Amino acid sequence: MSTDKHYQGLINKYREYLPVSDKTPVVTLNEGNTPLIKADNLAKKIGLDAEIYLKFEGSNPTGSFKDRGMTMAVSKAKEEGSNAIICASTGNTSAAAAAYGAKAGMKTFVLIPDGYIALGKLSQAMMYGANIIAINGNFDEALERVIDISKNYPITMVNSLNPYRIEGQKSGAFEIIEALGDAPDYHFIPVGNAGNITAYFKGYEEWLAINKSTHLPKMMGFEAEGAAAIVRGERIMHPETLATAIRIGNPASWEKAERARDLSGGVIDSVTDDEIVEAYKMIASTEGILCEPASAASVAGLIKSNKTKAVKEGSKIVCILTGNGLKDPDNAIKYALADVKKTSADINDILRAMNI
Ligand code: AN7
Repeated sequence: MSTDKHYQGLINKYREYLPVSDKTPVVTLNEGNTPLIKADNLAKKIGLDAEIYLKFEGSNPTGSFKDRGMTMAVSKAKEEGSNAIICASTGNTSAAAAAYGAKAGMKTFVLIPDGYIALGKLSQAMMYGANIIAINGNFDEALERVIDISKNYPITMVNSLNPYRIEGQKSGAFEIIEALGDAPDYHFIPVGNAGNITAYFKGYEEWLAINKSTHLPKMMGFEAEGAAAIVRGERIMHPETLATAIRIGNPASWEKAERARDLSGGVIDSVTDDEIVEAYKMIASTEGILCEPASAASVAGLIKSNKTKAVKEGSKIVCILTGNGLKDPDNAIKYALADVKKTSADINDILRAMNI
């Protein structure tokens, strides 16, 4: 282990809770340790007298929570002697795989649904040097192909069906328990492929079992309405939502997400694109945090739950903001509806434009 004192990523911090040994070559970009931000303005805005915290996963090195799982998946792939990785992705997994693949010196293949990934994510995969294959099909089809290919070729699959991904991602729950001194009462989270809700619940269960917390939070997962397979109880062949990150119609961790819901007394529900956009804008304008549209599904879920009085006043609530809004500048500009005033460089023109 390194003797450096500075933070060196979640494997070094939580190694005793992870399936690693001294022989594991740790591939890290110092992911994790993300801020848990108290959101009093947001609480006031939605009229809920409770402690709301936003965990901003957009501050991870590639701008999403995927880095937590990818440091584990790529380190273990390297330990096992693999020299190539592959994933299907709505964007963030491909960015993380490409970055950790680059760091590890491994060949990286990413399959993406052509035309349905945010610009920033595509630019990341390109810059990190992944082999990008854009298929004429959606995420669910891409994942099926990736499973097939990884079975038949010596290429390690790093989607969240790879159990090391879940192991890394459960560290988010540890950080929340450390920050709050206990688990929160409610944990709101977007649901796409359902890996992250599975991972957080695993983290909460493991730390409850060793008395690092006193209870499990109610797991409150939210799918986009046009991609709400778990809510509807059937695979959606043509999922649609502006939140492309969660445009997923056949979640790989479907049963595990239902288990988290049922054992914690939580819910898996859906939010509409309009509700997602409302939350996306509200988080930015009240709290100064720009997340991506899919991430706002957690807060949209909280707003929806508050309207039906499904959350208790005075409780502690954590909403996971899974990805950075800078990844998706097209949607930011489209929905901000900002009035940009153009003037000459003359100070009088500028003052007139300032309207003061
Ligand atoms: C910002 O990148 O599936 O329920 O391929 O990017 O664990 O799938 C992304 C998912 C939420 C949903 N928020 O998490 C991918 C991918 C953001 C995301 C989710 C994703 P899961």
